[in-house]
Amino acid sequence: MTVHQIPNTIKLDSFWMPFTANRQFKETPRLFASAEGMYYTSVDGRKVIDGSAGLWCVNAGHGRKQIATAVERQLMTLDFAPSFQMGHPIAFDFAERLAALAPTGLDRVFFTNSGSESVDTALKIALAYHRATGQPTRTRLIGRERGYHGVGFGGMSVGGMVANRRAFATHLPGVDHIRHTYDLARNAFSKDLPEYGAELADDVERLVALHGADTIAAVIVEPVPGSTAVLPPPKGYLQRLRELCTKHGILLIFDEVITGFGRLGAPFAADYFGVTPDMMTTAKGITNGTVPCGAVFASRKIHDGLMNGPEGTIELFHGYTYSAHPTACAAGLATLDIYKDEGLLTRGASMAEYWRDGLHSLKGLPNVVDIRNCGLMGAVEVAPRKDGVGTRGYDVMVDCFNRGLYLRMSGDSFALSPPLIVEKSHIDDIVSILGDAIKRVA
Ligand code: PXG
Ligand code: PLP
Repeated sequence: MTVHQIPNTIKLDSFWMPFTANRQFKETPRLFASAEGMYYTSVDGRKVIDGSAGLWCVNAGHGRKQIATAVERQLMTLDFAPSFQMGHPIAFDFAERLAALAPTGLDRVFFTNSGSESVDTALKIALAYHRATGQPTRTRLIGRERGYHGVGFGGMSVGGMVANRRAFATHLPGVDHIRHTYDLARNAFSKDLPEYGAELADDVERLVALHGADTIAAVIVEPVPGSTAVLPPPKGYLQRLRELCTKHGILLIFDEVITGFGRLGAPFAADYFGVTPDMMTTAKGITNGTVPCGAVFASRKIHDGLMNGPEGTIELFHGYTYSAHPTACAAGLATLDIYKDEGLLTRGASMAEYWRDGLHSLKGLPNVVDIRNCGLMGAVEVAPRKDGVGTRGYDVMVDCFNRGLYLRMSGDSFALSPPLIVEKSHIDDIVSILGDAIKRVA
């Protein structure tokens, strides 16, 4: 096995790493030094193909000069400007460009700095909207089991990844969850959307019966859950969820932090599935992962519902110091230019079949219990070892890294989401390195 040459000048103690087994990592660190196009270069000089677009965010590939130039220019022109009671033109330009790209009707844009902030913002907008429009009893927030909505108290509470919740014991009150759609017994090795499970959306009815629709503000789901290792929705599921939310006056929020900006081969999952939510939360690909940025897209109904009160009233008591940060807006505009010029927001559609067939070619390898795909998202799941969940997954992940593939693991699943510039030869490499690792580690 390759031994990594970590320069011994790097001290690893002070950086408390996020979502990382810190002690394990610091024993055998994995460090990237640079990146270009589809590849990272590790500190010991090996090329490592980026199977996960960083953390699902580098949709146009690494090292895009156009973005760097725009950011540099912006920093030298207007490095920071407040967006509280003041403004700067590029923020309005960026919002207009995003609105033009959004699914019909979702053309009011609130800026944040991350997916977690987008989620908490959308949940707060939902609460404020109902209060402002005469339904103040609608305070309950509904998430879904296995969902990931970031790490703020709101997002953690509506989230449904057990480990992320249990460690902190206390959550927002008045939150409930509908059932997840993960069902290997019926749906293992489904290609694209699974056949079975649309009826799971009816779980909204269970919560309506339990709590009363007039207590429920919003339902938030990822159209395709990502962090829980890519769970494409059963056919018809999202349509049904939309119908039920509409029927009960509940706002539907799609958390598109991963699925937004071309991941499925359409600009947003809302476009891909033909289902329009009331709000969409985004981040990550909005700036190609270069400068932290997020945005909540809200319908006119929600936005206009809040534009009331006497002249001079602040309509929403919410915002971040860095909402619409000039460098984020500059990075975002340059990113949207690249997406447009290179057709990246729809390119995934032309690669999706090759991607699907590549991943599903791993069926039959030792311990592989499921393979899932949707657009340019995909996952391969192996059975856990007897000694516990995640150890086989970890060993496969490390083996991949040592042989030139970076991917994300979630328990014993490997989640893949390559930059949208991916070519067939890259897909071949990703599939073959992962397949070899599974064989070796099994
Ligand atoms: N919602 C969704 C659907 C996400 O996927 C967030 C909110 C939070 O975004 P921020 O920017 O606050 O991290 C996310 C983030 C992984 C992985 O590999 C997934 C995320 C982040 C880091 C790693 O599963 N998703
Ligand atoms: N904490 C303190 C003491 C602050 O003054 C502020 C912002 O002014 C915040 C937190 C919030 O920071 P941000 O706006 O970057 O989210």
